Amino acid sequence: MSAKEFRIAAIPADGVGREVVAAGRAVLEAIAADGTGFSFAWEEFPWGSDYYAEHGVMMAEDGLETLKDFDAIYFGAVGWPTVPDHVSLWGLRLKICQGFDQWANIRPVQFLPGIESPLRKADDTHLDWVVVRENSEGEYAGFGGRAFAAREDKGEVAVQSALFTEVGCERIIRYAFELARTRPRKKVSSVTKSNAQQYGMVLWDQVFQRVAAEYPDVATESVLVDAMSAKFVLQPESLSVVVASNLFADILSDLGSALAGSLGLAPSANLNPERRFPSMFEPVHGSAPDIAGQGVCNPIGAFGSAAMMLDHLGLPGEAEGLRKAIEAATAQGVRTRDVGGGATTREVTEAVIANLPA
Ligand code: GGG
Repeated sequence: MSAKEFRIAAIPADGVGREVVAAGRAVLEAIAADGTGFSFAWEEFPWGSDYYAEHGVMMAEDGLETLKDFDAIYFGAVGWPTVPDHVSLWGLRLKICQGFDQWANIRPVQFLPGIESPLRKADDTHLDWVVVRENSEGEYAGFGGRAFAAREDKGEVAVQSALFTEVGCERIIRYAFELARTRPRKKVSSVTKSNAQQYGMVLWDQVFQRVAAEYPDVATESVLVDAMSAKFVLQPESLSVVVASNLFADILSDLGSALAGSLGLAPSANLNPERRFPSMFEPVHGSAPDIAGQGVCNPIGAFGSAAMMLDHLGLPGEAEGLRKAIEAATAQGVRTRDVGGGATTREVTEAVIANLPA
């Protein structure tokens, strides 16, 4: 029987994105080595801020067309001081997420052995959260504009609108409930600011209540985003699946991973659950220009993202093996400096590979 070959598009993009994608590829190649019955066929794309300097665009004009037949996309990080952040983000990451209707951004918060978290007590409460981010609309709909730049009497004005559709709210909320059903703690916390945002976020709350009625086996709560920020810190054991709009979930997942020890630990999947288009797997962190190129960035978020990609490709055993290898490496004290260690990116990569199941 011939081995199954998965076509993976690698887009390292900017800064430490290049280092963590290289590290993730090394780990994935080790997993696919010899007799596993599958292999990866990689194609790497040089898109990002350097590409912008040369071509005036963050990715090739026909980039989506090129990517659409891959089995998955493995992404690094976007953003560099030479390109305005809104240009680089909209020109690459958001172009792919929105172009491929990757409407579910799944961001597990990993509390790993050997990594200090301000939330874990001596008796070691087990924390395990997943932030489910609406990834196609909301505050990232891209609606708005600027005017009056040339008027003498008034300053320039800017309008930025959020868009909440019933379909968009329902599909992400339903995703969160289905996910909660697969977890030991069956609970979904929905986060809005519907006391102040009285149109879109009230619609979200109403859809949440309607969908929740179909899942009587799942506990629920609706919490305002300010109160939820406090809850992350003060009642961490009360949380399991947290579902929120594009902007709020982005902020809360950063808070969550910082509370787990470092943003460098956080994995994510941008899913097109219907599988009409490829899904994209990337660490939550950005390009970290302050440490880029030094070989010291934390590759664990990228490894966790690789595990999510393995799950998506129908390789759950390999995904679990990789997660266990990550846990074994951190438990052995192999840690980069953002989590209190002195290991290099390469040393963490080698430790994870060494701990993969035989
Ligand atoms: N790997 C994630 C990444 O590159 N993030 C860059 C960023 O600025 N993201 C903001 C956002 O997606 O909301």
